[in-house]
Amino acid sequence: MRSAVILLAIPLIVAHTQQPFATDNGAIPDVTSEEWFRKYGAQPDLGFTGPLSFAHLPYTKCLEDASQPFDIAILGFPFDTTTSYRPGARMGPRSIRAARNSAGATLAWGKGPFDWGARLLDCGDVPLSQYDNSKAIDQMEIAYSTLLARPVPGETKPSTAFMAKDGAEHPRIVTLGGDHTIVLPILRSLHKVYGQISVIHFDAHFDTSAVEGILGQERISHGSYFTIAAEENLMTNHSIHAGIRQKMGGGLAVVDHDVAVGFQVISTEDMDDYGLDAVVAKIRQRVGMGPVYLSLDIDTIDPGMAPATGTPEAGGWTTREVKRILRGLSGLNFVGVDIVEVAPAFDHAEITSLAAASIVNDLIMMMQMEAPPKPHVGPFGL
Ligand SMILES: [Mn+2]
Repeated sequence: MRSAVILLAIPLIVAHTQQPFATDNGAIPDVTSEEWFRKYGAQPDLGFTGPLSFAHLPYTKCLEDASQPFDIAILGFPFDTTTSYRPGARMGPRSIRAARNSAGATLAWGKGPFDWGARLLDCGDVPLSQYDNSKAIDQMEIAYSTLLARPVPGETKPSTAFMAKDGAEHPRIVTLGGDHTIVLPILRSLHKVYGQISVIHFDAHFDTSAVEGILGQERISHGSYFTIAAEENLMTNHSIHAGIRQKMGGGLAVVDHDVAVGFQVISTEDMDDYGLDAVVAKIRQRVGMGPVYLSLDIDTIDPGMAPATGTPEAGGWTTREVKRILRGLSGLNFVGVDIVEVAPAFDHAEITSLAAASIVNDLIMMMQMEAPPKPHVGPFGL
């Protein structure tokens, strides 16, 4: 009996719900877009809505479309098939873009990443082979070189032209990885423009594994790409790691090999023993004022603050410490930067992607500032 009543009521419910949408003559009422614009006007996308580009930057597939010049480009390398532990960093570029809370001035920097007059553009992701690593690495090198050869719309600040072999300004690229192997094709590409480059390498791991006895494509992994880069003489012998704390299967011989590749080591615990200012000073002194490439593995940060990564190591730096070091490196001659190894499938509440997106803001600031910002006195003084 009860079900019969419900069945009888259905046509009445349908008739009632249709009623507000129909006029007397059955036409649909004329609610046009004018009403929205009359009442609310044109509105920008919200921080968490709209097409996926970093911080709502204009988005262009730059490889195919050279019509939009840029001083600084965001570029995704969605590649993770040379990982040793957890794969998934191919989704990193997407998750870092999606984790945009608004980019803007902060008390720490005193400015925002877009307050310098540079043309910033999100150049999208490079469509890389998911199956053939040698092909993907070649694709990355060609793509990076293509963008590096584009004319810049203005004069990049600070100028990098004095370091380039052709004496011209070249755009600078913020690459979103990807596993750490993406640095090899980037260094190959940069070397053609700038010659040998010093590397500031933030990582829990050396990434200078010996490859003796390993043949073919297997030599190149996210643990060995710096060894390959040194074989090819892409780097100076005054590069530096920051944040190292890996367990060494090969014992301390690992460090000897690392030194031969060209690195000096700042360990995670050096932060406790010598302090942040000393860490900054050591990095600056080591790389000097030649061309510098900065590569930041998100696993530098403690897994409690950045769990979504390929090879997590407990006991890392805080996000705030890393951000402060980056501020302190402003004014070096950066020819490119990246952030890698964000594997969002292992994330919780976007904690890793949010840290990475925030660091990308810092990287964009760091590249443009002539010197570290002065410590900011807050609105209430100190
Ligand atoms: Mn790494």
